[in-house]
Amino acid sequence: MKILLINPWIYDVASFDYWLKPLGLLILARKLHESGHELQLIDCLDRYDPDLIQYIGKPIKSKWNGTGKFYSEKVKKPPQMSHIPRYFKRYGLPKPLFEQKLKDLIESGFKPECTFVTSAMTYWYPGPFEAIKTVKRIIPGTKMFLGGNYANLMMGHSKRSGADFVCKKSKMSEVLDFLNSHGISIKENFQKESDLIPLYELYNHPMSHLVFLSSLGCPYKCTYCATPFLQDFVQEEPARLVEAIDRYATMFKVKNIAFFDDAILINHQKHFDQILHKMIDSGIKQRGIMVHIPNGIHAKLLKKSTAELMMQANVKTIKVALETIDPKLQASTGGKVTNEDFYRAISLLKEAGFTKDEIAAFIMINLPGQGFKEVIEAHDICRDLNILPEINEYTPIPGTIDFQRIFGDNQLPVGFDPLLLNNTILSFSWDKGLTIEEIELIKNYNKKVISEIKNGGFDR
Ligand code: B12
Ligand code: SF4
Repeated sequence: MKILLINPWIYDVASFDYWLKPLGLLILARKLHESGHELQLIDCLDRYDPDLIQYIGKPIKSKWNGTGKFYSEKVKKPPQMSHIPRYFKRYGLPKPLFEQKLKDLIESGFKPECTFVTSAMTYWYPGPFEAIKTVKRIIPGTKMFLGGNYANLMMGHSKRSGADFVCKKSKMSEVLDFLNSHGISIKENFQKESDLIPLYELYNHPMSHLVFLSSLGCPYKCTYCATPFLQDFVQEEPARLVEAIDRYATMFKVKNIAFFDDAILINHQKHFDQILHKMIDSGIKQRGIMVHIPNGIHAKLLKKSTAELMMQANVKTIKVALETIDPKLQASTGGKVTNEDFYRAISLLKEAGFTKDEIAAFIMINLPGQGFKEVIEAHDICRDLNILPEINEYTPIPGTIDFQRIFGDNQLPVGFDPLLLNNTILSFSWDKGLTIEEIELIKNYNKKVISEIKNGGFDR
């Protein structure tokens, strides 16, 4: 069967390509490929798409670490956001180019019987909606499937997408069962959960970075997080993963590899340490390849040996998940970290040779029950430790305990559009957390501390 896969645009007030790749869709693509289906991919967020480069008429720039700006266009703000003093933009391929790609596919003889659209953040739903509408217009008759995080977390709302079928399952075995029951045959009896290697062959040009998951899910259960119920905890086999990293890094000439795991350090002796050993043996550093771990690591689980291996494997980005320094809030949200765990992890990383340019601490702001002063103090701790504080604004995620605490239900109140859950603009619509002014003060303080550390800090 011919299946078209689409990673849609991001509609947001701000967005940046922090090593994004549609991993779920690409992992699923491998199963479809192995089941004999013929696939094509349109990735609206592929900054290195040769047609895009030709369209904008200048070479694509990336930072030293492979991240970079998306092409973007201002679009009309939806009425639900009229009270928000920010521009609304569509990030990714220009609309006419997307339409042209669909027409080119048909002309080349690839008329998809089914089209799969993925979705990431709940509040990015206009991207999949627009993609579905456009495909239906240009390729009438193709069966539209919607899946991914938004569809899984907002099952009710995603019925409005225009898709013919919405996949509400996120675990691979259940997704495959869903596809089978909708007439898309899936080869039986092949490893269902733990094959996490994306089908990168769907791209056909050099890129700045590649992303991998060495594991899915997380055994912790934080009250603000959806990961534990979205995925069971599984780990990829280290040798298979490193073989794939090696092969794809060569194929796409990339100098940056990112791991998007939620819980990369679980069972580290048999898992991440082995991956690092194998990457070191494959000469990753000598080949000039840098490794980034942009999802926060568990401070509690970091060992001296892993920190040293990360150094040898040319890891250049490590985020340590601190979130809050209030011991009560740390405990009541799931107990994944204590201040002692955090201090210990930072000193292990520094002893292994990591510098202030490589280590950052994730600090949440606006967690339910979190105060203004506490966030400022967390910044002061980072300044004392000489590591960069990176703020993550809280977003309530449907299905989590904190979402229910906030809204008293697992549904959004009538009139509260999912667009307003966007962490960057939430405080314009949710008045029970920090005020807009407090958040502004924190952001300014964050910039000040970062600038002090970057300009005056010293490594100790
Ligand atoms: C990697 C990741 C990121 C990356 C990149 C995200 C991206 N767009 O690719 C980075 C680090 C940038 C990121 C950032 C953030 N993230 Co994040 N992230 C993840 C994470 C850990 C993994 C996503 C993933 O690859 N999953 C694995 C794949 C296999 O799952 P999947 O995509 O759902 O695919 C499966 C199925 O859905 C299906 N499928 C997929 N597509 C399709 C399509 C069809 C048609 C079908 C049939 C099936 C199908 O196939 C797969 C089978 O297993 C998830 C947690 C999670 N476990 O999902 C959080 C998660 C998505 N992130 C979350 C959050 C909160 C954030 C942040 C807001 C954090 C913060 N406070 O700052 C930021 C902000 C992002 C932004 N505004 O830019 C939340 C969701 C938020 C929301 N409201 O939607 C999640 C769920 C984690 C959580 N904390 O609960 N994130
Ligand atoms: S440790 Fe991280 S990934 Fe695991 S449940 Fe907590 S926030 Fe989510």
